[in-house]
Amino acid sequence: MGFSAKNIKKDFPIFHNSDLIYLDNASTTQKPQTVLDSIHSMYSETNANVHRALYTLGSLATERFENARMKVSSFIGANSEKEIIFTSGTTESINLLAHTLSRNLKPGDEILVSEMEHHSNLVPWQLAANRTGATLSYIPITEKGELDLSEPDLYFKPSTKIVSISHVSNVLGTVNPIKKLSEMAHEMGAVFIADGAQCAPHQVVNVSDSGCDFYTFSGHKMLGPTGIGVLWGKLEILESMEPFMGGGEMIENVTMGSSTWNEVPYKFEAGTPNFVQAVGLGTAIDYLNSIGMNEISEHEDKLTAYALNKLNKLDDLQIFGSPTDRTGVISFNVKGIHPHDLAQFLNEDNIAIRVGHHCAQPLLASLNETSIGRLSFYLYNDESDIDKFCDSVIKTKDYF
Ligand code: 7TS
Repeated sequence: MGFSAKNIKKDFPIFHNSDLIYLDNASTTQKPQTVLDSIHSMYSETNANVHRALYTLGSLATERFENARMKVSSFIGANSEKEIIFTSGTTESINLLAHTLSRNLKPGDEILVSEMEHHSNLVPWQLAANRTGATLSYIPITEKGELDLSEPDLYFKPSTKIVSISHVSNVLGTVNPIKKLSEMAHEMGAVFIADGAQCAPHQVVNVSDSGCDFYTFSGHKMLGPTGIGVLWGKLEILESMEPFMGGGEMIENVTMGSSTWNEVPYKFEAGTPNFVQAVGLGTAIDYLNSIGMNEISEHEDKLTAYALNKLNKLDDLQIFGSPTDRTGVISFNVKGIHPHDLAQFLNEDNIAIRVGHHCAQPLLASLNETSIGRLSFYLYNDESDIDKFCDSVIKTKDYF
């Protein structure tokens, strides 16, 4: 049977007996029954701390946790499951990198980001720059909402040591050319990090072919639980890095004076990991694979084209950005209606969208806006969701 968003929706309890139109998937996604079941079964059948218990229950929990790591590894085309570090989410993954990679930075060195970054891929670098005296630079964006790479020499310089750019913008849906960006970074001898929070849930990602040194994403944005995320890194770089947090499990040997480190990835997983959530993420990946990532991205492309066409016909609705390569994230404003008022009116019709600065204040400043509306799609959305959204916008406009 072909792709059917309507059938997919049946797998998600939150949509049962409900007319909820959920269009805020860039914030977080809904969970299929299989993911809820796997969390329940971890706690009710195989709950014991991982990597330490010698009894059967502990081995079963460890096996399920490590099996989830293998699922993540093959989902993103990593060369080895050792390259998969479980974190609490993209934010922690980037903070880990900002701490460990900035250790050798000094005044005169540069960290390069872009004007379209989520605060999670900006503020950790500001902190690192403040700590080390390095300079934080950024690639500006064009009218279309793409990175302005017309004069790359302005940004990619011999002093550039770290480049960290979003694979997909959480506001404009722009897909950034990470392969090209990583080549430009490597030419300068810099490491390249892609923030994949808005890409890995929606498209096939192959980190080994991507040119990146590091790739980050969050489980909750791809049908998985909250509190689990991933940092992928090239094995040889991970092995050369100092740990981020200290604690249990990340050590090899500890004396009162000093410690040596466990092997990768455990060196970066201090304390009891979110192993239940990791297993839930593994189940989410099984679910996505059962539908097919290519089918999901094709569906979202069609939905985005349909939405852009319909929104462009609405009077007084302005869409921000028109990137050539884009995903199902569309930001907009309706003239004469404050986005917060619009969100409240949509809520009356049980339509959930996000409005605000989307944790990307510098990007909004470049658009001369402080608050905008955003639609973001996933596999369970269909054309009828967009139709209902448009009808509700028209109704709201009539009221105002
Ligand atoms: N990077 C990007 C590109 C994001 O969109 C987000 C979250 C993050 C990093 C941080 O992810 P977290 O899971 O650690 O919070 N983006 C959004 C959003 O657009 N609306 O709510 C969260």
